[in-house]
Amino acid sequence: MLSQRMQEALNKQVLMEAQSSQAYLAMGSWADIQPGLKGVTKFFFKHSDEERMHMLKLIHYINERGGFAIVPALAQPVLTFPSLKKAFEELFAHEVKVSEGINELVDIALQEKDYATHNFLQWYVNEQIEEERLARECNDKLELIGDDKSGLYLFDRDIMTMEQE
Ligand code: OFO
Repeated sequence: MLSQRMQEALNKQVLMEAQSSQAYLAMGSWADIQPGLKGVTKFFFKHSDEERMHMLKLIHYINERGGFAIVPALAQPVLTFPSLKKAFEELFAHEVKVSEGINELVDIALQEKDYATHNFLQWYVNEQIEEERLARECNDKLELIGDDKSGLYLFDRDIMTMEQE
């Protein structure tokens, strides 16, 4: 059984994952109407789906452990971006915040001596290592590319394979 404190903290993370899904969905829609960003568009939409999966995993866990998962209201995310670089900077900042949220949850699980939740959270800890790596790599590449159109072309072409590296 989840403690009240643990349950509230997990529900806060449900909100954060839902917000991430929504934010990346908006990035996908924005990229979709930019010329030549087919790969990036696919990347954002796929990440939005993944965040929804992270949210669902939490929802199932909370309910399974005798709590009640709250489906949150969502604010409208940022809809447009001055550049692809800016969108990826935002994505990276978002992932860092998510990681902080997960770390806080791990901390609470230990304080509450909730080892089952601690164990459950390890999946997210590992996932965030990968997510941050990928976001940082995208930012570094875009920094190098600057306004170089052929660089952007290659970035868009290769982004879906960067995930498996
Ligand atoms: Fe679920 O936050 Fe990204 O991964």
